[in-house]
This record gives sequence, structure tokens and C-alpha cells, in this order.
Amino acid sequence: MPHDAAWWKSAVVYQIYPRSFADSNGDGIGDLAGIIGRLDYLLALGVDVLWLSPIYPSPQVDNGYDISDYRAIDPLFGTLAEFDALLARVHELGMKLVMDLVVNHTSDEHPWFVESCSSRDNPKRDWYIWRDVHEGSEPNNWGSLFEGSAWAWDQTTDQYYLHLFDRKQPDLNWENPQVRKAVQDIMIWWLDRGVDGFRMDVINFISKAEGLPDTPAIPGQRFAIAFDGFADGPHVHEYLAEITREVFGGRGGDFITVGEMPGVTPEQARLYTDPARGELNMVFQFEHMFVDQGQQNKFDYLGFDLVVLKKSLHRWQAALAEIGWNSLYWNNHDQPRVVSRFGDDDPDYWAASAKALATVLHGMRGTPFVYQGEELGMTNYPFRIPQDYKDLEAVNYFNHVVESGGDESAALAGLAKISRDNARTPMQWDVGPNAGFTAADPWLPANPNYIWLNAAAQIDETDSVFAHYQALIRLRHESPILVDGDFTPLMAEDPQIWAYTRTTPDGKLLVIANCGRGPRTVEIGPAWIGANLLLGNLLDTPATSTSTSVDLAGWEARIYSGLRRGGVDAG
Ligand code: TEU
Ligand code: CA
Repeated sequence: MPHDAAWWKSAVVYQIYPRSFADSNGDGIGDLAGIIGRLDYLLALGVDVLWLSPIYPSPQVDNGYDISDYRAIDPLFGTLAEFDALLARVHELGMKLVMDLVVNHTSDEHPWFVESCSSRDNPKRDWYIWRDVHEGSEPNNWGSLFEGSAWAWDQTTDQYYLHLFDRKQPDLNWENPQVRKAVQDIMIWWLDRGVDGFRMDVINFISKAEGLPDTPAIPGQRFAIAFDGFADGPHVHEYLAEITREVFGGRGGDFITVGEMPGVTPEQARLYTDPARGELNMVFQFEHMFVDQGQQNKFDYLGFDLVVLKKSLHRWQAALAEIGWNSLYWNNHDQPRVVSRFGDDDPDYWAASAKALATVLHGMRGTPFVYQGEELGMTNYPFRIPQDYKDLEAVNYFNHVVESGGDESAALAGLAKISRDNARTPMQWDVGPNAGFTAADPWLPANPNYIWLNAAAQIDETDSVFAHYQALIRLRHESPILVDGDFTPLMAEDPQIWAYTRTTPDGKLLVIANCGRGPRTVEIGPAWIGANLLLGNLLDTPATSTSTSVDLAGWEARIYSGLRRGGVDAG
């Protein structure tokens, strides 16, 4: 396989959720100055790119994913001058910075929507999606991802507007060329300021099905989440290619673009990320995030099966092997913590399982993303009561269960497992008050386990979760096989072992992990005799493999490097 010069193929991205990262001014909310103060930590981790969740002015209904001004910084987080200082420092340190672009919808407090709402003949009326039906009969049966109908009634102008998320997040009408131009101008404005790319929020939702047809009804439910109606719609590829032309055209190729795409299929993803089509570098697919959740109700926790999880990710490896590129992630600000979800957060297995999961993810082909605190093995929060939740998705869901006479204790159990607040508790820096995140009352409490689980306790330890992430990131930079090698799954049906190889004509890697507590002996064959251990997650593993099998302790993971000569196994 020819080596591809695209720099982001050997890069690792780190996601910062600014509100929960570091508070510099003692108001309990993380901010830009807080990030500046922690850049040395990120440099030590070794990541190449920082992605900031939204920092623009916002009513903060959805923690900044409801933007009211695309060309400024919310005073909560700082000023444009502080942003420029952050960007300059990030560049000085040799890293890049990516902004979150949330343009499927705006806040209802954005001047565009305020105008659009003001009258039916306002020039911005058509910037949003309005429908002319009478109150009490929604234009279609689409449900909002945040409960209830996706339509809200506007009393002033007697029409409904579409909001796939909260009613304070009206969807923009991308069919209007003025909207597309306005978005492109925003992107150009930030690129001119020096940013290195964009993570594009729910960008596969921007083109809706012609005529906004009903989605198949769910028995007993008035509304249903209509992925068939709003995901990967008829014009989405055209709109993305237009962005590439109008925004990135002529600027050279140093940027990175990743489109967040709930519900995207591998076939669609191949189109979005085919370099020849000029749309996006990579997408965030969701298939592996849905494996333990109910289809219509994500808080319906189904338990999880390692075989299903493996097969899903392997399917994506295969689908984007020849054309396109994968992103690799376990966590972000919307997902529960992976060590509690697919690992084992019992103190005896916590560190090993966090490292094992990191190993199997970072061993795959694609660009790895690390979400703040994941590199420390941060866990889910011990939520108990409804009042523990701050996220509107969780709050709306629980209210809906109460109002509809549903099972409240089941709902609380599901929320504890799945809720987005799990990811949003403060970054655990040290043993100081509130995990060193803030001197004041934090907006969301720190996980009480910060007493032993924190950055200060890990950064200088050679066998910490942090050190393991450092080693994986270094490997990504140093090993062309990890970047380019072909992916071949092994033992796909094994419910406990996760194993695969990566190969190029010059060499091969074996990634193998025991995803359970019990020890396992795994037959790997003669081809790996003499292979070198590149990385392991337990101490004192022999540096060379001398047998046709490996003995793996509970949650043990290893990466072996073997030689190939003339394209055949040397072993
Ligand atoms: O999320 C898109 C999305 O569909 C889900 O991942 C979302 O978290 C929700 O739980 C669906 O049930 C993006 C952002 O990442 C998220 O934070 C925003 O709330 C959402 O879009 C709206 O902008
Ligand atoms: Ca602050």
C-alpha cells in the first residue's frame, strides 16, 4: 500500500470539553485560560491536535451546542484575545487546534432566528424550516432527539419550525444558498484566524428527505426519531463538496475535517471520506456506540456483548480499507466512560482494562481520538437521584418517564449507565478540592474517586494508564504499520479475546487483548515466534515471544511486532 502523505493519518486528536477541563477564575466553569495553563500536560501526553467543544456565545441550553454568535467567545470561557493567545501557544508547541462547528442548527437566540421568527415575510424566514399547518397537528411524526415532537409552534407567526434537538435549537434550512454561504463565511473567518480545521456537529443531518415524509410509526408512540428522514439526505454530499471548494479550495492541505454522523452507514461513510470526492477527511460513526442501547430509547440499557462490539468495529475497518478513512473513538462528551462501559471499573481491573481497551482501539487503522480524562481511565459517576443530572437530554428523558407514568427506577438505572453527564464531570487533576479543577463550586461535582484517580498520581508513573496512552500515541507516530497496515481480525467469535493483525509488505503487528477477568491461553501459531513485544499493559512481560501461544492474565493486552520478508511471514 503506498504511503499516504495526509498528516492526520498518523495523528492523535485530543478532545477538550472546555466547561469541565480547567477553571482559572474560580467561577466553577472551565475556561480558555484554564486550557492555556494545562497545555504542557497535553504536550507531555503527545497528542497532535486539540479539538475544543463549542466556546461561542450561547444560552448554554445544550452546553454550547446552541450557538447565538459564531464569531465570538462566550464570556463564560474568555475573550477572543484569550482565544488568539491559546491558538498561538498551541502552534508554538507544535500542536494544531480544531473548532467545533455546529451548523445543523443555531440557538433560537441567534439573530438569524430572531429575524426569521419576526414575520412570515422576513428575508431570513426561509433560513429555517417552517411549515404551514394548524396548531396541534405537527407537520410530520418526527421526534426530537431530546424528547417529544421535532416541531415547535411559533405563536407570533402561526407556523411550526423544525428542531431535531431542543426547541431552542432550530434547524437551519440548508436548501437556501444564503445559509450555505453564511456557514462558509464563518468557516473562512476562523481559518483566517489560524485554526486548523473543524469537527462538524451532526453534519449528516443538514439535508432532509424531500417533502419531510412521516417515518414508520413505533407502536404506542406519537413521535419517532426519523433517521430515514434527516440522516444522509439527498443533498448532503453536494453541500459538503461545496464547503471543500468554497472554504478550503486553494488553501493547501494542512487542515483536518471530521463530520459527526449519527446513523451513518459504512457505505455512506466511504462516500463522505473518499479523497477523490473532496468532502471530509473522516467521520464519527456511531454503530459501536449503539451496541448496548435500545434503538428508540437510548437509556434502555441492553447489556453488551464483546463479539457484537468487535464485529461492528471490524466491519468498519473492512469497509474503509480501500477507500476512505476511519476515526477511532471510545469516548466523547456524549458517551459514558469506556472503562465503566466496555471495561471493568472494579479497582482490581480498572487500570488493566482501561489500557486494554485503549490498546485494541489505537491498534486499528484510523485516526484515534482521546477524550479528556480517558487517558487517566476516568470512570462513570456514581449517580443516584434525578437531581444529580444536569444534561437537558437526561432531564427531559426523566421528566418524560415521570409524565407518562413509566418505570422511574429503571429510567434512573439507564441514566446512570448511559447519561452524557458521565463524561462531563470535572477533569481530575490532583487531590486538591474538586480534583484540582476549580477553587469554587464546580458546575458538576467531581467524581469522588479523584482521591486516587487523578493526573498528578499518574504522569510520572511508568505503568499508569496515562503512560500507556503516551506509549500508544508514540507508537502511532513511529510505526507506519500502525498507520497504513492492512487489518485482519482473528478469533472473531471469541467472547473474551480481541485480536487482530496489521500488515504491510515490510512488517506485521499482532494486537491481542483479554477482555475479561479470567486468564486465557491463546494459540497464535508459529508465525509469531521471535516477535518483539512493542507494548504490554502488565509488568515483566518477556520482551520476545518464544512459543506458539500466549498466556494472558485478566485484561492483559499486548502488541507484538514481527518481520515479514518479501511479503511472507518470516517466522
Ligand atoms: O450529538 C449528536 C447526537 O445525536 C448524539 O450523540 C447526542 O449526544 C444525543 O445523545 C442523541 O441522543 C451532537 C453533539 O455532540 C451533542 O453534544 C449535541 O447535544 C447534539 O449534537 C446537538 O448539537
Ligand atoms: Ca471559569
